[in-house]
Amino acid sequence: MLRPVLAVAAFGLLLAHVSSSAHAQTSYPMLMSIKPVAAQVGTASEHEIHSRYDMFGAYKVMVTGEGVTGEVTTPMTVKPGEKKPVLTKIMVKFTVTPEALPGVRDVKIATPNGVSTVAQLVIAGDPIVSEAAMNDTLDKAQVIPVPATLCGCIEKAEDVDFFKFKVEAGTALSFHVRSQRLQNRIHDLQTHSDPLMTIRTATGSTLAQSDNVYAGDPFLNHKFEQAGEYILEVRDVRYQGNIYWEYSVEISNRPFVASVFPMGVTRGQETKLRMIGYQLPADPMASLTLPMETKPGPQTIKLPMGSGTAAVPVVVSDHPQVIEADGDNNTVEKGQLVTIPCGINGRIETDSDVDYYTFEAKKGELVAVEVIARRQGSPLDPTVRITNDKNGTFAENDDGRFGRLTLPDSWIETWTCPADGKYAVEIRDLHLRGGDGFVYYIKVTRPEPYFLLETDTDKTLITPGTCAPLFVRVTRKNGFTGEVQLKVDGLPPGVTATCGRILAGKSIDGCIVLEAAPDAPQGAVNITVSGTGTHKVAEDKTVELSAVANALQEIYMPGGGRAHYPVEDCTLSVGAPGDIRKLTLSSYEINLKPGESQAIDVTIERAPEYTQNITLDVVYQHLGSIFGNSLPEGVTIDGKQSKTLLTGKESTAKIVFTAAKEAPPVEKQQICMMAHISLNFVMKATYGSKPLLVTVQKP
Ligand SMILES: [Ca+2]
Ligand SMILES: [Ca+2]
Ligand SMILES: [Ca+2]
Ligand SMILES: [Ca+2]
Repeated sequence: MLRPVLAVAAFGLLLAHVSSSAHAQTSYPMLMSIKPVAAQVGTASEHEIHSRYDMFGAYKVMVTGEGVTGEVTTPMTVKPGEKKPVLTKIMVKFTVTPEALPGVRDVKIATPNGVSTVAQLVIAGDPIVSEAAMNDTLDKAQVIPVPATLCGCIEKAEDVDFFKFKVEAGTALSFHVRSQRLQNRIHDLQTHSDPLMTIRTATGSTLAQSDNVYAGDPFLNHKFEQAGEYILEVRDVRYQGNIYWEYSVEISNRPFVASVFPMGVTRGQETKLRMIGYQLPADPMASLTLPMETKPGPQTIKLPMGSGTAAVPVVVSDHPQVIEADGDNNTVEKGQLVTIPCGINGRIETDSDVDYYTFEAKKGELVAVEVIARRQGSPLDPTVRITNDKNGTFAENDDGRFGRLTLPDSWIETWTCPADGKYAVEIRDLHLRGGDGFVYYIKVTRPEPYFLLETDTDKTLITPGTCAPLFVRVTRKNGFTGEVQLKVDGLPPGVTATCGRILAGKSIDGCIVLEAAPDAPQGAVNITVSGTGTHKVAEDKTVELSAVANALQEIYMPGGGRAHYPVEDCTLSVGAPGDIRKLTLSSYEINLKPGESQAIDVTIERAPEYTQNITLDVVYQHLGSIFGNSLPEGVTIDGKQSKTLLTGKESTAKIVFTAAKEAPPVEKQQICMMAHISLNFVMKATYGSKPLLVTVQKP
């Protein structure tokens, strides 16, 4: 009697397997975790990489920054006659040079199906110790050495991990947890850990506890007065768990530099820095001279300290540096006078401290005030205000929007002075907290026209003989309204690019079309996308502006939204032939008068046996949001007359472009016809046509 039921169940399973592997043919892997999540400076170690979708054929490990390399050690061969396995776990050997900067790196895996989404690896100073099974109760606490870099996972609901260690009397250790912060760049991890760390006596009494110091991650420094055994406990504060919630705890007696004072460092000049943190040398001063080629902005610099090195957060700047003077600057009247531009280095040294810096300004002058604090290790949650001696509020900001991220640091981007007079920048902690480590850096400048560029996405895949679009979005600032010409550097052999432009005015997206020759070799490289624009500063004077694009990775949001998170590198890969082998158009030029329409025939060559849906579009969109649209203003696809969905074995479609009656004239604006195949609810594989140029004539 059981037999028919079993047969039905088996059939159902088989169907599910077939459809998921059909998808796995085309999707790049999405990395979920690295286990252990940390590697030690100066060593080589083996790690498991876990993914959604197949990593079979993985041929390259890409790690950001200097000094860390990776190599796939799982064999990627198939015996003749055997089927290719689907690998969602592979082994990677990371090698870290002794000079590598401790901290966090982005990791991507290149496969024939494209480059993966990002996972992050911690580079730490002390030896790696991995969580063992069965450490879930106090009496089964896992014995670990200290110092160590403890790597574990909050792998299930109600998971509590116990570790036991022994110290001598008077030992001071810092315990630095990284977990939640490592999950921001995981594409498909919709809930994140919120770790809680507790240090207990051997019998379980609480000595110290930390929940959220660095975002949701705990940090503790503890001095053990008595020799003996102690317990370290790690769990999620909500008792939630997930097999991908990896964590590392850097348990260390090394110097831990949380921040420095002053934070501002001028290139090519010696700056004396006072370290702020734990286990520091008796004289916590260091001298730093950065080479002129150092990039301006917030940076982490390696400084020799004790017997090793420490990662030190600074702000590299060419502006004149101001140091908060001793004495009272707690009112506008007693404020410290500064001139613009400058970089102000100060501290909110006690609870309720409020600092004022005064400046003279004339009606119509522009001023920008940016605070760097939390971004560079300060516990300060700054809030700033432009005020005067009558306590007027002319501008204020608590948490600024920096690119795609809202951060605790404050930013008044552009303030226009309403009348000649004396004004003040006021800074304090949002909750009026303060202390020795509450350092800040205030950049007070004249805002200038500029633009920012972002690429969507960070991992373009092209298959031999096809094209792929890369969309670049501009954010224009402080009066710049112009066109931006795009450029790409660092293309691999066999790949060419036709770089479009972002039109002036309301347009915000441009399109680069990348093309792989039919014999382009498999490979993955990081490319640099940049843009230039011309800005008129006076009737007879223009300035050249330029920017390098930041790469954005797609994040799968709960509910199916497509969000973005900035990542370090923009990668281009040439993969194996995919589900679409060719996409050709009947014409690569559209020439319209306002009010006219023109049809383009699209021909798709499907891979043999590939019969899933294909959607055609020239605008990159998801759930009503537009992520890339290089169409000129007033030009659209006529949805009623166009066929955009190809089902089964269908391979041809007609797409009709229409110019509105009021469409402004434009010459040869580059767009790209795209054929999309859904991978999951958010992600799609995209194949592109050669560049399609749209002209709208004068009426
Ligand atoms: Ca665990
Ligand atoms: Ca927490
Ligand atoms: Ca102060
Ligand atoms: Ca704030």
